Amino acid sequence: MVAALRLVLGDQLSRRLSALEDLDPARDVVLLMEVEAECTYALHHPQKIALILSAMRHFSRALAARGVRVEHIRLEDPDNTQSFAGEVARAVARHRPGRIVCTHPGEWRVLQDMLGWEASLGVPVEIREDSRFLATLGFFRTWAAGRKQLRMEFFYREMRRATGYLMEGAEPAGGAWNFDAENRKPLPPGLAPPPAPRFPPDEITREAMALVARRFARHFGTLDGFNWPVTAKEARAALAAFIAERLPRFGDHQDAMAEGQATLFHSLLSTSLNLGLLLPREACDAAEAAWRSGQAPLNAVEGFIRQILGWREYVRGLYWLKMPAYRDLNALEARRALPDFYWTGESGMRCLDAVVRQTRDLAYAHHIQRLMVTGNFALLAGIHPDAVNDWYLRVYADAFEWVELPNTHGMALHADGGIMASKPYAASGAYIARMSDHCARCRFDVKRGTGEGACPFNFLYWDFIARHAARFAANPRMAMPLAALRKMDPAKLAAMRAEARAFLDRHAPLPAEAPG
Ligand code: FAD
Ligand code: DLZ
Repeated sequence: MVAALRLVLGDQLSRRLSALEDLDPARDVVLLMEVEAECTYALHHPQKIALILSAMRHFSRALAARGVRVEHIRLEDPDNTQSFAGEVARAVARHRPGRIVCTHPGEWRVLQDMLGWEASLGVPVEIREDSRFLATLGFFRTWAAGRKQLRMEFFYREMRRATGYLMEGAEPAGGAWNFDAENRKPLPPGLAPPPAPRFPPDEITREAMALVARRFARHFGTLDGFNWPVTAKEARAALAAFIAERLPRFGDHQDAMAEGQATLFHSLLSTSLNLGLLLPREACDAAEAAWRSGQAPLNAVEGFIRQILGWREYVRGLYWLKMPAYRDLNALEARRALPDFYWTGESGMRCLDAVVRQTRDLAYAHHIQRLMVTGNFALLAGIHPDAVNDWYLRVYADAFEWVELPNTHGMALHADGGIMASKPYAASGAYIARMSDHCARCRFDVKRGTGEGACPFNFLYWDFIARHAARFAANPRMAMPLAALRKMDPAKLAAMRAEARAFLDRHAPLPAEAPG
């Protein structure tokens, strides 16, 4: 009889996983399950599925090479029941384990599934804390308890104090917690970001890609641009290249967008972190060491560490604190359909089409592309949060609900009514013109708010502010746009709102009213 059946899910590929901590190679079995249900609960980008299958296969192989008894259920196995619950039940019948040991999963729906196994299988199920994160869920809950507002900035300061990152005694290094004021520069002409390192698909990845091409052909996205680390060794190489080549300018141009530059100075480490190939502590340690040795300036290093120690930990804490009610919030009562151009990249808006096409080809877009282009458009247009969440969960290789949902629902759509962000991240075309070079060659005119060729971000922005003016009146951070709205020529506002309505009815219709 097997003592413990230990589960490793596709985004838990770490040797230091809590479920593997007290592994007894002589008496335990480690189970990895490739299952159709996980590939299709959202119709994931083919690169995301290929990445996870390949990384799982590499991980199993490395564990087995160390003498661990690994059972890896492959997608093509004819007996595969194609669900976690079905495969765990089959493994229990095969091995009659004394217990099942799991690590807390990344998605609420999977946790609900796991919580039912003890009763349905008659075997004790232990669900351990996911110790790959820098904050436990208990730490977040304690921090959040009794607070009216859950602002990331204050959580981040707690995390700096708790971990000691970028601290000089009790004070933040450089005398400030945050150097974002230095971090909002567009990309100057002539500055060419270094290319991201290459991770050409090996035989295992090529096999996974062929399988995905056969089985998931209808999913949005292409496989050709696959360039993701699939092992811990490759993830560490990606980190080293980022620290040496891109970190020094990461802060300065973190919010920039540029035609033909998909990755700029970003790290491309989110898939490695989310899959467990790289630990957040490894990334933060390497960045801090680069600052201490003078290889990278503080604004860059602080900005990078804040994304991981602050934002990443914060969204996870918020997700588990607020689910499942969180995903049903729709504070701005957004009801419109997702426009077709989120799939075709043929809106005519150069910025939006660039992000959609890049997403199709790379399963990647950087934060400002996600927030201020596709996210901002969906916010202004009033697209239903379910449709937008589904899109983000499908199209990015790093998307798992614990991180995708707060970012989309809370940060981009303000659907949580301000739990996460004190004001909506709403912007007109002027923001995109300032931070990118898209507008110069766009067929829409970013300087025009109405009439032939007016940039849709402009009339949608003012329609959004006017639509929600009463709601935003109590928010001091919305005072400026509301003051500008009051000063606006009523005829101009009416023209912009009419244009917005016509545009939205064409591209993002409201659902037909249910018969009364
Ligand atoms: P970098 O810019 O190099 O940042 C470094 C690391 O910081 C990232 O690898 C990531 O691990 C972390 N990070 C940065 N910003 C955030 C953030 N807001 N929340 C959590 N972690 C962050 N990130 C995901 O990992 N998965 C998602 O599904 C996801 N969905 C998003 C949806 C929307 C609407 C928005 C606005 C953001 C989303 N993000 C998501 C956050 C962020 O856009 C990505 O983490 C980042 O673009 C990944 O690229 P990178 O590794 O080059 O990041
Ligand atoms: C996303 C994903 C996919 C596409 N396939 C698998 C799989 O075949 N087996 C697996 O263990 N995990 C997969 N995953 C990741 C899971 O969906 C993820 O573990 C849960 O969403 C919890 O975060």
